[in-house]
Amino acid sequence: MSNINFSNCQIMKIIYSIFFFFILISASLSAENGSKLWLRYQSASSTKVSLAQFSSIVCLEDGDILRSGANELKMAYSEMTGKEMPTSGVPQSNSLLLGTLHNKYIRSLNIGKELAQLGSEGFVIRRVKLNADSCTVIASAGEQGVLYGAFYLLRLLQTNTYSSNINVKEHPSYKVRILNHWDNLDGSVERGYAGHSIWKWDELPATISPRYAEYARANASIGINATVLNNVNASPKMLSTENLLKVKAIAAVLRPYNIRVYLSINFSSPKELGGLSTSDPLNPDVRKWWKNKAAEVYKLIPDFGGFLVKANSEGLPGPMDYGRTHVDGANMLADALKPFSGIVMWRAFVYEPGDDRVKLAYNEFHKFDGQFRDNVIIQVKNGPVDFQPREPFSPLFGAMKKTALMPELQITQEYLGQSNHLVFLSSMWEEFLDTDTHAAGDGTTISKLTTGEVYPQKITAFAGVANIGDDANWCGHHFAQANWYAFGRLAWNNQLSSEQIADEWIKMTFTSPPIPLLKERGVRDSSLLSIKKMMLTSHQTAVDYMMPLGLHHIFAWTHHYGPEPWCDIIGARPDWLPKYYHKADSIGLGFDRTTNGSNAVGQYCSPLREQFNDVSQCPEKYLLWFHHVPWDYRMNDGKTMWDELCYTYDKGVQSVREYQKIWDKAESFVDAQRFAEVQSKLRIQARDAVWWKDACLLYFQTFSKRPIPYDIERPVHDLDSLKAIKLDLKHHN
Ligand code: GCV
Repeated sequence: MSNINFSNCQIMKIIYSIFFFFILISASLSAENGSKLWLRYQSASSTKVSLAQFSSIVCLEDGDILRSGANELKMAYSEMTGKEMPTSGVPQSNSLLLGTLHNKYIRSLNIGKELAQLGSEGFVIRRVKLNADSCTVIASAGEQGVLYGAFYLLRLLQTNTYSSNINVKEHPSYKVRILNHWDNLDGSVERGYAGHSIWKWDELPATISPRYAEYARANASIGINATVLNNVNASPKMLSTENLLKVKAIAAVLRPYNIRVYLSINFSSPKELGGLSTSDPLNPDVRKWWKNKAAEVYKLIPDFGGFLVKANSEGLPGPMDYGRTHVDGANMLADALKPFSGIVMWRAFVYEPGDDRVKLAYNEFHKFDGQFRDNVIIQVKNGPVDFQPREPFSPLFGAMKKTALMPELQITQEYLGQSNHLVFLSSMWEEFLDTDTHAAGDGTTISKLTTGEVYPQKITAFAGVANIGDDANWCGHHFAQANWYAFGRLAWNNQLSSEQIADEWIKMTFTSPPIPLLKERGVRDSSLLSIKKMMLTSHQTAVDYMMPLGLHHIFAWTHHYGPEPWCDIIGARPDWLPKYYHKADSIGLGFDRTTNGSNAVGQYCSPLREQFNDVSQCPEKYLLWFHHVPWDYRMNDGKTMWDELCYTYDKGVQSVREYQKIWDKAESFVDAQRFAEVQSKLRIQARDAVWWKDACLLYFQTFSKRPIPYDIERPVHDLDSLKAIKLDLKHHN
């Protein structure tokens, strides 16, 4: 027992101090719904440097887009300092200058050539001497670059990586960095797991939701400059004058953030909406209808981007309905858009039954190489099937040398646990971009091909199917925000590492309380590092517990959420059923796509086709994609294929359990609401991982007739009870 005596007054002081300490702690850990995304500046006040170091902000010229950048800086300044940012008309010592080559101060810096090379969206941020004063400048050839430079500077401050002798030079990898919303006019979102559509068609154009501007800010902050507002399964009504007026209203909110609006169109619009008797692309009335429609659109929205088209795919109409080709369809639309500098993004997601499904898009498209207009770009999903947990790249990349091609990635996690599983997709996209296609010799990576470095492309673009809805946290899962963030960052710079992207996102998103404060409280850096590690391994983990070793499309028929490798639906298209893909039998597992099988390997360039064709050289992550492999085939580590399958599923389950521990340990530095919400999603993910493991292993065991190795966790389900699961789709779809 201590013998120190306190007076009443001292005791009161201690009580007050404890009370205020708890108030402070609880304020910094106050409930947070995630709606601010990564745009949090409040904490920067306690980082090494903040915007307060600048004596004033000087906008050297006027312009809506430049003003958005300046406003963001001013808002951040207020959040960081609690004061208004001083503004000035002329540069002073230590000002932050924003301007383009139109301004004499920027011209006097002699960086005109450099800025011209970086283009109107590129920028420099630099410490410069103007007369006798030292200032920091965000300069660009166009006001768009100033906007991106402002966000870049803020990111440096948010992540504590700003240095006072800053010298940054940036320009985007792709011209069009575009989100594809699969949002319908009735407010539903196809494959959307974050609530309803953010576009409130019923209230537009009279009511403008404040979310539109928030959406624009968030996209601009990561360099996204385009958006397709509606589903590729498009309603012809989208192009009605009434709806175009609503699109015009959205475009007006997005424009100051340098975001152009695009629309998905239904190929039958001339017939369905225009009342014509046909939508044949070679029919003069149809061509005229599209020209007039394009003129109407551009009259309302002069900077309209163009059309995205899903044609002759999954039951949608297209040129083939009239005996025409993809070229006829795409070029007709391109001609209508050409006078207004609009573009057509024509999707290659087609699979008319016939051959092995993975070969169909290549079969249909590569023969048209060189025949599309120069304002057409072919939008190709990363893999040859459909956004599976892991696919080899689509062989169309590298095969079409005289046609502009753009990747389509899926940010919404249709096949990766939807908004319940923590899966950081950046690693998968990085793997895809870094893949060497060998199309023009070694080093012909997809990133080089799609930026036009190998075969020049007039248009370059990078598309991602959005995971955004009207949920408070935008994406359904707090960590799904990281996928939106990563998509934008990779579209801006396709050489960024996932590690850097994760690092930025964590620091910008979980800044409450700020990192330095955490350190004072003794929260070790290791928590942040563990979260980063969790993110970086999470894609492989999901592959491990869902579809390891090249397995694919063994999902439940309707919802694409859980496993149903046994699924059989009488009368269904065979290539919509899991058995088509896994081909399990008493001999082994996997699809033979070698020269002895469907010869899909033949669509890849040498030496990939030989590697994929040879079971001993094929990367094990694609083994069952390309080969029907005997159950007792020896893997590189000496295990049989069956044992490897079992251990890999188990590894996936164990990894999710590790994630739960990592997250629980991070409780002290994450606000209560986001902590609890992620914790509860990880519990679902852990249960789902076991569901996947048990379903797949117990089902495949009926063919392999081998024991599940005894040192791994035993199944906790019966196969029959798993087969009986029918999800309530309202929750999942
Ligand atoms: C928009 C998959 C999805 C569909 C989607 C389609 C596409 O098949 O399940 O919901 O339709 O891809 O990309 O067109």
